[in-house]
Amino acid sequence: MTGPAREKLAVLIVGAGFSGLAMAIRCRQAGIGPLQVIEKGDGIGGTWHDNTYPGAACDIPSHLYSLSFAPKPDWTRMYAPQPEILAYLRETAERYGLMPLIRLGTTFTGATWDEARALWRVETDRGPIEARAIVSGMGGLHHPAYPDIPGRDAFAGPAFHTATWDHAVDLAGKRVGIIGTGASAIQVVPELAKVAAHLTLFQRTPPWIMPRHDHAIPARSRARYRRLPLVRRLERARLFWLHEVRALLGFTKVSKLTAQAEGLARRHLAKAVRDEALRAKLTPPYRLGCKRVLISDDFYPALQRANVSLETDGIARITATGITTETGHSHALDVIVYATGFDVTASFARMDLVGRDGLRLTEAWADGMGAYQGITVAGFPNYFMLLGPNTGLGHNSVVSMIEIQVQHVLDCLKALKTGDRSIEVRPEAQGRFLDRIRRRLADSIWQVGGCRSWYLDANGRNTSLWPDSVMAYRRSARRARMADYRRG
Ligand code: N01
Repeated sequence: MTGPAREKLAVLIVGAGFSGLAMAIRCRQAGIGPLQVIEKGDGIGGTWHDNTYPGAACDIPSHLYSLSFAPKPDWTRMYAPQPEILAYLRETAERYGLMPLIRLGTTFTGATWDEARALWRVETDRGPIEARAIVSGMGGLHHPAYPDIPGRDAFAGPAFHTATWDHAVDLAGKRVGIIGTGASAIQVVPELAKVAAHLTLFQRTPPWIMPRHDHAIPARSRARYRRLPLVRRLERARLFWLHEVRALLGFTKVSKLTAQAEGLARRHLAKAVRDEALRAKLTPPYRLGCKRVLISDDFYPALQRANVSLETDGIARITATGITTETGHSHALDVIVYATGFDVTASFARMDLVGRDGLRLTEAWADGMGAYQGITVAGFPNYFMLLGPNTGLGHNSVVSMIEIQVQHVLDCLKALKTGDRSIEVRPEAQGRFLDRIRRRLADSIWQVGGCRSWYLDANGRNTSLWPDSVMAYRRSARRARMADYRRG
């Protein structure tokens, strides 16, 4: 291997999505280097590079779903569409001079801690790299999950996942089947309904859906945000607190307010869907908040188009020509779209990380994933995760979580910069943190809300979400408490 791969890096950042880019910017500003970002995709942007399905957009307002230190005053819509978010990330990477640091098409396959040299020996599909520290910006939503349905490979027509959209397939005039009713599905269904000859949506569990109220941001507001940064900052703060309040109002626990929010969502459904039988099929049989609460104004109307049908019988098998339900009904299809989400556990566990004394991350996590502040794991010095276990959010912008984590990691990297060879969380600090999280999760909406979601692992434990407000996470994680770390 030639070039930078031979160089011993101060920091290797894995992933050029929101978190990896934020980390790289902050490292550069703090004078931490040499630095490199590797990215498995052929472009930067992470989730916003991968998810290009029709209708892909953010369900958190744009002014909140962006980096506080890299503002964009001219977002065109309340909820930015995917191309605009991707363009924002590209512009940000350019503006902060990150492009020369990023190696695209390079997949991180594993790393081994070299105790004697106090560095990570990293394996990639493009050769080895050595780095004092690794920051994972991989997140948990990048391994598409396909359902284990008999005959899945038998289908003769095109079949693809929302996260790996095949734009070469023209869906106009086709009979399309789409499996899943999560955040991705409800965005893509209205778009496909406009072009498909017939669209059949296979629903296993109906989602709770709130009104979205998306709208264009008027040119005069954009001009004002550009001219008066304080006004833009106030708008961001308003949006932050509007969402933050949800954490207290029943998005984490079942409360009286859960019932009120359910009332609001039921009225949204009743207003949009007059047909009682259809409404019954679309009414969730679990508490609001147990799965991600979705927002949409066009999903229910799309389902009532003449060329769209909702199938709620379970799928028995996939055949060469379509999908057969458990009640024996066969749907003839030309194309199948899997809107079936991501394999979160695999995203974290698949990488072959070997820490101190040969400890593998998969062994450390044999009983489930867990990390101190969602960022560091005992036995894995100088290894940091952004959007690691228990730091996802259901109620507010994950970009806020990323920024808190970046600050925490920066504290640790500064310790390495000023002479420490290694920094590793103390097992007792990690244990205390995880106990605190588990206590809080025990009666959370995700555990007791009567649903099964991707938030829960194989043991039924929530290892995905932060069970409190963003402000609580900020208090907990923003500064790295050096007493909780062992420095070598
Ligand atoms: O995936 P999901 P997603 N037979 O796991 C169904 C983020 N995101 O890609 O509910 C039939 O939510 C499954 O059914 P059930 C966001 O964090 C953000 O939509 O398990 N159906 C479910 O309906 C989100 O939470 C944005 O019964 C099967 C669906 O597939 C995360 O990504 C936009 C099945 C999977 O839903 C994932 O969302 C999009 C089977 N065998 C996504 N197996 C923003 O706007 C699975 N399903 C920011």
